[in-house]
Amino acid sequence: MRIDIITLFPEMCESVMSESIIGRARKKGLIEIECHQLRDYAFDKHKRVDDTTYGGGMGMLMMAEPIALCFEDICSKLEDRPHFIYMSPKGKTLTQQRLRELSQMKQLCILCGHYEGVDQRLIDSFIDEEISIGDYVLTGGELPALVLADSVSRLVPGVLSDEVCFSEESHYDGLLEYPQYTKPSVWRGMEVPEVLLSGHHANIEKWRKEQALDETRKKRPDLLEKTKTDENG
Ligand code: 58G
Repeated sequence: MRIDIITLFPEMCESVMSESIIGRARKKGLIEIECHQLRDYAFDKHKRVDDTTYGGGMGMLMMAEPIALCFEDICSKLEDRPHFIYMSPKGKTLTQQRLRELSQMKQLCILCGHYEGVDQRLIDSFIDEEISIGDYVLTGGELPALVLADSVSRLVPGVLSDEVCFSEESHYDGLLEYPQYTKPSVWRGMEVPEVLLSGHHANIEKWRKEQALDETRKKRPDLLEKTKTDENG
């Protein structure tokens, strides 16, 4: 998978995407991530990429042309046009299901907005999909873009270890994770549930499924409703 990020802060995006699991996956060539400085596509001498809004009101908007030029430059170096995503509180909320679909795509391009957003004509003519990471507003689209790039990258085959990968496809899909424990078996007087030390795999499996259901019932009953609907088609 290849991800291009259009941003006013390429160093910020580059540094986040160079650490840990994503950094390793890039070094291995499993994913390609490139961050582009939008300001390089400004055409006036002050390198401006924003201007005032028509109709009045406070605040500035990102102009359409620098974004169009940047996207077209990215496209000119690729065989196929990437799926062009704008991170926006107006978008559809990102879900693990949508991430699974996006992870099948060869190329994504993510636009990070600033100020009060982007000229609507750029959105109408270039953007394939607006995505939100939740119902709140941030000063820039970089953090949402990084959330998307991270969460979609970990679904690319080989990025996660086989062990972690397995939990992705476990039959507890759609439920919250069961409680987990590591060493020591007694910590500050608190013991690990006995069944986990028993070595009885069938009992452990049964306990985990029950715990996952309990946890979901208690903390996110809305997820159980969704799972039911999904199972019923
Ligand atoms: C209102 C305010 C509309 C994504 C700001 C558009 C981006 C939250 C999310 C904007 C974002 C999210 C300018 C700054 C988009 C632009 C950007 N905030 N919930 N802020 O995914």
